Amino acid sequence: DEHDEQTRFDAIIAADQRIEPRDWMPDKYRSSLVRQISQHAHSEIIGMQPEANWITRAPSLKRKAILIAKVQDEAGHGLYLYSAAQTLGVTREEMTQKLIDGKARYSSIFNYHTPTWADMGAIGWLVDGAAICNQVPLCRASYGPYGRAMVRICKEESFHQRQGFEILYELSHGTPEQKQMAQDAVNRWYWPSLMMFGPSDDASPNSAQSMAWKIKRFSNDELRQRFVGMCVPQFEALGLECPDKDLRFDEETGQWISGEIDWDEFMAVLDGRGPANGERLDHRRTAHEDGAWVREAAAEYARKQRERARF
Ligand code: FAQ
Repeated sequence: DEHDEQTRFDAIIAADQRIEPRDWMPDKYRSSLVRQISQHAHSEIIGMQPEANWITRAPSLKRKAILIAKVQDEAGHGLYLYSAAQTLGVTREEMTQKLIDGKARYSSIFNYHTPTWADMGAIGWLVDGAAICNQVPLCRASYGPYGRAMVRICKEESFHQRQGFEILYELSHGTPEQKQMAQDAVNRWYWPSLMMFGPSDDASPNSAQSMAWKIKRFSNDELRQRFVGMCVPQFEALGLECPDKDLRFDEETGQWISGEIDWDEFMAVLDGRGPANGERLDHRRTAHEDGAWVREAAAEYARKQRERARF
């Protein structure tokens, strides 16, 4: 009965083993996973837009090829993650519909503009860097399909992070104008990348339960602080300045402590009032509508194949 199922579920979690799609799970565990995984998938799909903006204008053929590969990886991540969410009983159509109706969340970070080539460097270095820091612990998430998807995704994110760092390194060791362009891009993306980790722990309603279920392994603030500490020596290697003027090293804990995050800006972006929220959704909706004939053709092809197989 239900009680035995719950006991078995609790034992699997306590033993650090995995819950698989056919296993019994509490309804709230299921719905929280659908929430997090679908948001994550949407983030990857919407996240293609800021960088796709530069594919046609990449400064060389080599840079263009690399950028296309990166954006294609993001599409792949979105597809793995939609598949992982589907194992929990939601359909791809439901998730997509929620996204284009503006009823689903995706990461705040993708609601900012990319005015210069250096933004490609800043996204790779900071946004993929933050994503790795947040997602490596998710490789051990208690839900099997999610954890396994994360392993490959994190490997690809590592390549993305290095290509971003390399773009910035080249710019920051170029002409004074190029160096300034790199600094400006980093100034634009630094604070929003810290917001990717979510609200502070005292304002994070899902954290405690997600940690008890071993979906999350560390709190939002713990991961954010770890990321800040990782960035410090990398700023130095790049020869760029951290835009956080209050950043300080705490001798007692051996940690870098950042200045105050602008939570009003974060809430505004979550509320749909970020610099690019409207255009991101419009673009996604148009792409979905323009792709209708492809989906119809694929469905019709599949139907014909099934019919043929019957004879
Ligand atoms: N943006 O109670 P918590 C990428 C929402 S990386 C928007 O702390 P939780 C790679 C949160 O959903 C980006 N919403 O929630 C890439 C919740 O709302 P809800 C994607 C945010 O789940 C790189 C409410 O606030 N990565 O795509 C944000 O315990 C370059 C309260 O928050 C992931 O999704 C935010 N920043 O912790 C692609 C990682 N923060 O659902 C292209 C997986 C919070 O109750 C180019 N997700 N919210 O309506 C997670 O680790 C977690 O879900 C957190 C939030 C840490 C994001």
